[in-house]
Amino acid sequence: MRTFRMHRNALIIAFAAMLASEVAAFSLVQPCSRLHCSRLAATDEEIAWMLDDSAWDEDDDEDDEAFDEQMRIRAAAEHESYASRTTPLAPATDAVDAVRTRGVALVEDALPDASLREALRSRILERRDAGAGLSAVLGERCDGGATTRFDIRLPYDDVVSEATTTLLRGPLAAALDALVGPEAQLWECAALVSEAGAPAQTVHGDTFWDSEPCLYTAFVALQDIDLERGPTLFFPGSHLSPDAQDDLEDDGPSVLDAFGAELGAMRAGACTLYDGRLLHAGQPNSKGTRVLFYVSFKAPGADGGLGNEAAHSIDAELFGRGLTLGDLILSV
Ligand SMILES: O=C(O)CCC(=O)C(=O)O
Repeated sequence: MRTFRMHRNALIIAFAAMLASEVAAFSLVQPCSRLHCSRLAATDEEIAWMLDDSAWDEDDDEDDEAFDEQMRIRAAAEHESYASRTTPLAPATDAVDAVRTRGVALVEDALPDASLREALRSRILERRDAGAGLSAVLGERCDGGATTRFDIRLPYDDVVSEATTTLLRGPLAAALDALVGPEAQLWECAALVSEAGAPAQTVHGDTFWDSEPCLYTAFVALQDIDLERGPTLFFPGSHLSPDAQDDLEDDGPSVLDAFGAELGAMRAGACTLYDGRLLHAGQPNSKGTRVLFYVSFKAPGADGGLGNEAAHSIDAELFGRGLTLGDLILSV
């Protein structure tokens, strides 16, 4: 999901294809950016440039740098607009209702086994350190060029499979089953790591907006995630707005004022379960390594054909198995 680099013309083509489709269109839509960490405020001129489509030459690959710069400015302007009004995301009493109505639920004790969490966290960091399984990630670098965000595809080994099946025998299983049903395909199985120095990401949804949900994702905390470790920020209710994603791109961060801005700080073992249409963004990490394990499930009617391979975070062998939520729940 998580990151991707999609040229704006590719986005338009994908969007046209989506409109032509009768099914709920599904795609990973956010442009990747190399966000800088040193300067959070954007000037008025920069924001005007960011919003000016004529600053683009759709056919010129060399515009990638300009695209990155636009995204960097956009993330900084967004962060400036919401940073002073964020509130904590409270644990949900009814996760299904929370995801339906607000787009996100904080579910505690989704992965309660501390030694399993620690084994998985170590496995993820080993893989990251070996440079294996890396997907494109939104806002990976900070000013000094250091990579501060990683999205890591995970082979379905003993530890990953145990963590996945354990997750799907806890409170998450019932919520996902009610939201998306047993036929939902395991779409992603991966990890997100941010390091100290990671800036805020550009606010994004993981799928194009559609009237039906396309994708549900659970971000599972493999350690306590406090505010300094840059939890995910969610804009509750934005998943129900047909226009929020486009308006954010066209009109800038004031569009976010219509929604709350809730930070998914959580204890180790908790997770945030969200609808892929919901606007969200990883926040600046000023403290140190933050590791999230995540799985996502695609709704049976959603069209997965428009996804960006560079950002589709699942090991190829695992994806090839075509596992469904039902398969995973039954395997427990
Ligand atoms: O890092 C986070 O908390 C969110 C990551 C995310 O949404 C992404 O990479 O697409």
